Amino acid sequence: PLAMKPQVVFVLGGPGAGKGTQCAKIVESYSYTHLSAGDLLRAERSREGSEVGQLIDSYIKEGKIVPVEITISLLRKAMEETMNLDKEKFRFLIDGFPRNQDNLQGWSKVMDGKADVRFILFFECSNQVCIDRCLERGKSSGRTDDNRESLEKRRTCSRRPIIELYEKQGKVRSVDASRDVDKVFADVKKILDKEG
Ligand code: UP5
Ligand code: MG
Repeated sequence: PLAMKPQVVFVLGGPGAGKGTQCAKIVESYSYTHLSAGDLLRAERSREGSEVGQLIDSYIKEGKIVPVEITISLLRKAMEETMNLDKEKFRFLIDGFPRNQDNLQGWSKVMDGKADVRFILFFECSNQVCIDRCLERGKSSGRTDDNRESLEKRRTCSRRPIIELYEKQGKVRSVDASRDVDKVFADVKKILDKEG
């Protein structure tokens, strides 16, 4: 039988909006695999022998967007590995990507025809709530970008243009992410149950 084409949901929202938290809850009850672009980049940064570790490190600290070729190759590899292990695992939550037009073009170039982007799960959250959550997390996360200086820079890389683009295609599913975790998840479930 033909292998299934990966079915992708892009999970977007500002730093600290709760993308990772909600994705972790989704995979408990739905047959999705969670791939955080940020987590994959951080893992590659610390991988011994990585040729791009240093580069990733400096981009993340500065809150800048890592060159798309690097991110895509990590995402692609992760999807392939998952599907090689279990061909039933073809549904992916891609968290924190694409962040800008360049990311999206990079994706289209490599993945058009190879994966379907089903919809965008968008966690809407005010700037202040996002910053507060990241600063709170920064007390224990060890993340080099959970500080005020990096957060200012992370914030400026707005994902708005990407959301607007997908809105035109009717693909954005928004959730008010400023509420507590369980309330947010209740809305997420409604969306996923409807999308099938
Ligand atoms: N928390 C979560 N939900 C809560 C709620 N409803 N109420 C109260 N607290 C809540 O949550 C953040 C914190 O808030 C946690 O302490 C959590 O307990 C609490 P989390 O779920 O981690 O939020 P998330 O949206 O995942 O925030 P994150 O900081 O991971 O988002 P970013 O988009 O900033 O980070 P990411 O890891 O995606 O990217 C980091 C960097 O990598 C980028 O800045 C960039 O330099 C680089 N990058 C790229 O270059 N390209 C990419 O494609 C991706 C990343
Ligand atoms: Mg995250």
